[in-house]
Amino acid sequence: MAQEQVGQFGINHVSILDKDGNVDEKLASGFTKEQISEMYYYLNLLRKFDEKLFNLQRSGKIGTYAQTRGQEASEIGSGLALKENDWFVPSFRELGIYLTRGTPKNLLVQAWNGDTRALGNPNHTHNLSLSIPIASQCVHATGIAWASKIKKEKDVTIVYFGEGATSEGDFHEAMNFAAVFNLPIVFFCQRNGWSISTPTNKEMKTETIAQKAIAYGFKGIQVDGNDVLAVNKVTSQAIEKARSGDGPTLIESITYRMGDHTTSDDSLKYRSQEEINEWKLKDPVVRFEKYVTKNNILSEEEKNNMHQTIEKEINEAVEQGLGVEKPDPAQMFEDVFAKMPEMLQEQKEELLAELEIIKNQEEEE
Ligand SMILES: Cc1ncc(C[n+]2csc(CCOP(=O)(O)OP(=O)(O)O)c2C)c(N)n1
Repeated sequence: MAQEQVGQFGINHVSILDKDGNVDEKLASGFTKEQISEMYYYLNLLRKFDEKLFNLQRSGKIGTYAQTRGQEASEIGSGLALKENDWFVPSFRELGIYLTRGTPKNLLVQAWNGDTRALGNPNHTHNLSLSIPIASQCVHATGIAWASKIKKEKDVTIVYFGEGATSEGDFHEAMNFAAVFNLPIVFFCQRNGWSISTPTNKEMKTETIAQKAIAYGFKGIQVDGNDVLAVNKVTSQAIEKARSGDGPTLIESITYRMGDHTTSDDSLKYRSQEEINEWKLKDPVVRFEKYVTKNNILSEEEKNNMHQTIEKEINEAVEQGLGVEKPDPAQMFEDVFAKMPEMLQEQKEELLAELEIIKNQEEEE
């Protein structure tokens, strides 16, 4: 029996900035002060905006909310690597990418208040709205990337998902299709430790998620997802590779969901406070603060000005976002199909009939 090795594969892990704010000088020197300043603004904006939305839910002003806390570097680092015409296909925990895409913050408040009009904004056609069915957005993203290729457009698609999505068929179908058609797409997995109450080691047997790309014939890479510099570098390279016609990349961004799964969850029922405390030491926002302060990249005045701007912008967004007139509930049936299928039409009519009954009852009381 003859045996020869027919393939050899490996996965690289990239990091630039450690938890104490120290950097690999050679890798960090490629970032301009303007870029660092932009990262600082968005990291802090995301942290504060996320806290505000969480508090709005707690005080009964908006509905269920999925926190981003802990995943700021993963989102801001990758979001800032995109060009305006690139396609952003989110799951439901990507508040940060909407911010880097310039989505008006009042619309984000409105969206998390259950108003489907908000993210259907015609000015933001290259940003899709939230996707709740896990992994379904991966196939949509692959379709978008295929369309860009057929139309010979230079836009790249980036699709976000958690590690839980990698257990779904949609993820694998999308990966295979993207590889076979050599599509301009980046698969961005936010490996945040938990899929609701399922830990990663119960989700899969593989050591990395990045290695799943090898099975389909393209590159997978792992990055410290709490290191905004590394995430930005790795994503920029993957995006430009896709843009130049060299096909897909899978990025495994290792981070941690510091909050509960959503405001309907209590994560201390399935994970320990010690585990959360351990990850607090690797906090992406604190780490970046240490880096810019240690290296005098931003002055105290520059940082304070940014914090004041952030507070003002968030307050204005909340006031505007909560101030809009409530949408017609029938609105949620729109913009799903070009021609509404009969089944959906029936559901719409059923809902409207029920709302009418409730309204009449309220009037009688
Ligand atoms: C197809 C499908 N199955 C189950 C659910 C219920 N569900 C909502 S979020 C979630 C976990 C998702 O975990 P992951 O993909 O890792 O993303 P994360 O929440 O960690 O960001 C599940 C199972 C769903 N929304 N869609």
